[in-house]
Amino acid sequence: MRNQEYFFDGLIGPTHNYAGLSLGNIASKLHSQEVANPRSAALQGLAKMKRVADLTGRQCLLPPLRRPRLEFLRSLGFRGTDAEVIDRAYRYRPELLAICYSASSMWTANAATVSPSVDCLDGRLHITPANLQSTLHRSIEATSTTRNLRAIFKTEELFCVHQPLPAQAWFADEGAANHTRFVDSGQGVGLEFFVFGSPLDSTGLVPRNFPARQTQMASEAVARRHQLLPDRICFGQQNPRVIDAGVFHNDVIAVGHEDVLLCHRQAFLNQTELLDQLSRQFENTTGDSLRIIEFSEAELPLQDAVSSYLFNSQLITRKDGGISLICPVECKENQAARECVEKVLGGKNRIDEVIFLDLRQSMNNGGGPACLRLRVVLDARQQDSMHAGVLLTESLYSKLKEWVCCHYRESLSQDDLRDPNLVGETQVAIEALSKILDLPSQVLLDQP
Ligand code: SUG
Repeated sequence: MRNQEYFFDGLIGPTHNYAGLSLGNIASKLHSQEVANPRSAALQGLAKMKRVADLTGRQCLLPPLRRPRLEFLRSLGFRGTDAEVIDRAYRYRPELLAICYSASSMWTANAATVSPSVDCLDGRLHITPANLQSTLHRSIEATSTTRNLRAIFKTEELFCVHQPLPAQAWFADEGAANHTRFVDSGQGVGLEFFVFGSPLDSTGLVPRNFPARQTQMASEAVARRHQLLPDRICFGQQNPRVIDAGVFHNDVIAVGHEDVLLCHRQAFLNQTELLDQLSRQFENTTGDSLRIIEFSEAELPLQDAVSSYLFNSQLITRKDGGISLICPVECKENQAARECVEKVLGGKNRIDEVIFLDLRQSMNNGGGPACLRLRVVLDARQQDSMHAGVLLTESLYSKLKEWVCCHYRESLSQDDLRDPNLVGETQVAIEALSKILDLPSQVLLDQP
């Protein structure tokens, strides 16, 4: 069996809410303080997983992280029983309460950067969990994510799950949202493309209004750790202008799959030179040509690219060999984005189908189809040895739907976070999930 790409979606957790925590993420700001519907969020996410499972047979999931993290509030000086800690945080610093309740681990494109074993010198699959140190609510994901990944990819002879990079500004790392692997359809050796927003050169161009969440230093360290060959890696810088327009991760403005790169013409700094270099390296690595589909400002204004999330669509190779483009339904509603989709379908490439999905609950926090999945290319032995309980089968899908309907609320406002009952509710849900996924409850509950 050859190498195959698996999709690990984040199962959306029971405390999904809109707290407006992400500076530079326009949807998060726009929907801040709205009432969320965790149940429909999770069902929307599961429906996407089911669709991809039916088309590929390679859909898996990562469990939600335990929330609330009351130990985070305690470490900041809030004392008393759980109910007292929650009440005090709610009254004095509600933003800290929202942070410890955030369900942001759903966006698994930020969970880690993954290099398949065929690319790595020691022949193991390398995973670097992202430190996510640019935002406080996401920085508390890294340790638990590392633990979950180690529980799923256990065999050390086949997998190397590193520690996250040092949680320090130099090494700000947001995982696969800024990393794309190009490969021929035979899934041989790949070319890994790392994109950063903050360059090493202190005189280099940087965004003015919003933070650049990925540093060059971090991207280089990940490539070194993963033991990638220098001629099979390419580094590029995000255009600082697009970060200021709301492109907080590169996957909001570009998506790559196999030999295709779909991107906006403003996505990168010195785009023409960079894409020439990428094409040359791709040809040297695979012997094939890279197909670049670029949309100009006239075809798709930056603002529409950000609001429709066209470039956050997911590209998947189906069992029959064709490629489907999975777009958020917002791309159907936006005329410019819809016309771009039609051009992609009419172009000379293997993309022959578009699927529009309603992922609004996640989209309203800035998370589209591509944000919700982490790609992991596995060889035959790795497929057999990873934890089988996370592979989405027909039966797992039904169990998870039932689990969501039993444990999730249909509405969650910022005020609801002060309800102490929510702590017990989410704990019971996670305990039940550990049985469904056959993963130890200490891992899912993050206990010693
Ligand atoms: O990090 N939103 C996430 C969205 C992540 C999208 N991922 C990718 N592009 N790969 C973020 O900004 C909002 C949470 C809130 O406001 O409640 C949030 O964290």
